[in-house]
Amino acid sequence: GHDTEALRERALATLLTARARTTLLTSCVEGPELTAQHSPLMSPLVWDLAHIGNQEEQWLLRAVAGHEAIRPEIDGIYDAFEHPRAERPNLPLLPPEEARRYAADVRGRALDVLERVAFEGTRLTEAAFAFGMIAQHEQQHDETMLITHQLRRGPRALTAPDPEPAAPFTGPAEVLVPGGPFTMGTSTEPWALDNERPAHRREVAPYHLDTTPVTNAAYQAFIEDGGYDDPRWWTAEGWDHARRTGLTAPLFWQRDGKQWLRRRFGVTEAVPPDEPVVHVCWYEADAYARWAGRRLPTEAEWEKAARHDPAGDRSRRYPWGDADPGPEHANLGQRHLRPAPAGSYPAGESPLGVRQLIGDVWEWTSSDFLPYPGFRAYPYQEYSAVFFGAEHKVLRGGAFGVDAVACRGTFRNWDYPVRRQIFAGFRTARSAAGDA
Ligand code: AVJ
Ligand code: FE
Repeated sequence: GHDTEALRERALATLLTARARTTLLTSCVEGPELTAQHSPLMSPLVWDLAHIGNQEEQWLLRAVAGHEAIRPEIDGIYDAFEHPRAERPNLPLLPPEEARRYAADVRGRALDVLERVAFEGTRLTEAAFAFGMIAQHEQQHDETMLITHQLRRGPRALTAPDPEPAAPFTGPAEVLVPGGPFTMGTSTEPWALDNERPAHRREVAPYHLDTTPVTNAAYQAFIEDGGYDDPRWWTAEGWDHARRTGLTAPLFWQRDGKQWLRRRFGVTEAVPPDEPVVHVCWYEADAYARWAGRRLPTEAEWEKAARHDPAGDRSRRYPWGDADPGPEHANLGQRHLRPAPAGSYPAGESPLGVRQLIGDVWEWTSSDFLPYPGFRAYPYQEYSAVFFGAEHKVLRGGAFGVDAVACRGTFRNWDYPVRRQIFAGFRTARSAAGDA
């Protein structure tokens, strides 16, 4: 029927978009650069490439379509739990040409399955979800590979146009989000991952939230004010970490006399004052907020600002409504290789006037990564469940390097509070007057 064809087309389109991006990220550098480890924090690019194919083989071909394993002997090599990133260059990885052929072989079979699968009844949800999950997984590794490209030394390999210049933002610095319950998470978004489910009511006290992400200029004021040398702004753990690792500025920044330069995808440039700050860890974001007399928003506060429609007491898919993200709404999908200036994307603002909640930079929240009430691991414990706990902080909203298929008002990312290579920035909040 009509639904089946629409699902098939959407799955096909998202798989093709993901593979085009994977191909770009793994063909813009020479072979030796694919097998090299550019940072102990990351895998060689050729590991990500074959891992994408291997997960697709396991989740789609074997689990959903019941196929025999094509190359069972390589499963272990591409198991992220068996081998931490630092170890991956020493594994007997498929060489670039073989990795490409393997991923293409798997994809060919997946597209055959897609042509034949009947998206009906229970199978509709399950099979359609499997394709959505595979496309999201590939896109997440594409973002990981983009991070590897940013860490890589050497001349520029990737190019993209800058965001369109936007009218300077003249709105207020913060908005008041009234207190009261809202619906957090989702039970209906077809491609939402297990950790975004189920929808549930959350009570949120009134708070003020920054209308835009914190800019480089604002962050520089924290630096110039001695923020990195003042333990008052840091948690004990953050202070200890900053001392031990010698933090003085965001990753990729270097001082040049009075000004700051940064390295971005192989090019050194002046730090643009009006762009959201990026490549700061949770401890830095948290310290900045305290210095500014504010705090990081909780995850629930972030989601209420992004989804709650005060007019209808309904949670929407995105700040602008229920429509899928377009280029007018948000800076997503590696269309640009940088965030857009703070205050860009008026068409993407929330009903209360909050901008850039989706796209540009991931936003650190104060919250630990925990399951929602009623959480059920699906399809694997290893997707989210094994990461729940206080050692991971939640990030929201996606970044310029995130594809729309892996970005929603409900989407939850998580990482260690020390991580700086990810495309993460933040915005700040404060509790409304009279509220503890
Ligand atoms: C959700 C980004 C934390 O990269 O570790 C990729 C996504 N899971 N393969 C990660 C993921 C399995 C995950 N993050
Ligand atoms: Fe993975």
